[in-house]
Amino acid sequence: MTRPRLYSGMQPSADSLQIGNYIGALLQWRDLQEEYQAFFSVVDLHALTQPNDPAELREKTRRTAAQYIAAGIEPSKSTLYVQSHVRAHAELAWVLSTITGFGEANRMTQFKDKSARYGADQTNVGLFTYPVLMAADILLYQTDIVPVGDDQKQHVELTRDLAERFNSRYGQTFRMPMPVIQQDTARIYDLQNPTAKMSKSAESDAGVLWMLDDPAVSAKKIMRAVTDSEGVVRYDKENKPGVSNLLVIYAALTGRQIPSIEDEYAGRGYGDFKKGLAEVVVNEFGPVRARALELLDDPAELDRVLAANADRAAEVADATLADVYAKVGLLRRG
Ligand code: ATP
Ligand code: LTN
Repeated sequence: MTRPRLYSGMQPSADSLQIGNYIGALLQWRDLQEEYQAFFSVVDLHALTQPNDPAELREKTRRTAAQYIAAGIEPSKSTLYVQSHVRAHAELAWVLSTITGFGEANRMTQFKDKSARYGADQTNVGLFTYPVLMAADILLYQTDIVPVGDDQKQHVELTRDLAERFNSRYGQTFRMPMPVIQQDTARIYDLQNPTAKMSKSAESDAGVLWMLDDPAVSAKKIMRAVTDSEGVVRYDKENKPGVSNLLVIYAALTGRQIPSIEDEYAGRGYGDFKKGLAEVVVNEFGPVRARALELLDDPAELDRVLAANADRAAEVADATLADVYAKVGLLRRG
């Protein structure tokens, strides 16, 4: 029996991933790769929608891939590759863009947010068609499930609309993907601003725990995390967002329930609690960081792994693309 397919990806938008990416995405991906035939990409074509230094983009792409592997995505089990290594992505995106309504694309809230934030000068057409490229990523692999954060749900819905439209116009071509939205309990907030999501592209990195940070730096950031004046280690997202966020991180990394952690720290201050959490974080990320740095020490070998995985991805993607080209009436090269 063939296993159902899974597709997900992240942009190489920083030198290091942050622990929100790890808890909210990589930990799930690692577990899901056992049950699904999984494809995980580093979406470098998507990253081009933002200004990048070329050498830095290359480096961030390698580093992102190394961190996927270090976190437990196995390139022999899953297909872990760089999006631009498989040409079919850009090609299918073009075809899909011709069945996407302008108004439909214009309703994407992420585009509205980003274009408002960057201003008209910095808003490129690629940012506008970003969701169409994402639809191509998903549809090329005949994907069954797409694990993503809440902010990407609208893009997966657009993907479904495009799949349905194409299938009804040209006959069954794409499998209908289902979004699997990350649970609220897996959402991590900025340590200095605990009502804002922790993010790779945060303006200040004081509240961001990087996977590749030196352990001493992570510990310091945790000790300085914003809390409150109550002094009780208790989960209360509304009134105690800082402490609640630290509890969520603690629970996610240890697999423990929040009440058991609250009990352990009952009657003790935030200092003790933060020290405990710093230990948990350092223990978890120490080996992950070491493995990522080891992989990055041998870029030629890492590139070979990525190339072999891109070949496997291309086999699936090219078959879908050939079907699409034939269905829409592109003349086959003789
Ligand atoms: P950027 O700032 O470049 O948008 P990001 O760090 O916000 O980056 P994405 O690249 O948008 O992250 O997301 C990659 C994956 O990590 C997604 O599945 C997303 O849901 C997850 N993720 C990102 N930030 C968090 C967070 N703070 N908590 C939980 N999951 C997160
Ligand atoms: N847009 C997503 C990254 C992404 C993706 C995908 C996720 C690009 N293509 C396909 C799932 C499936 C993001 O910014 N997190």
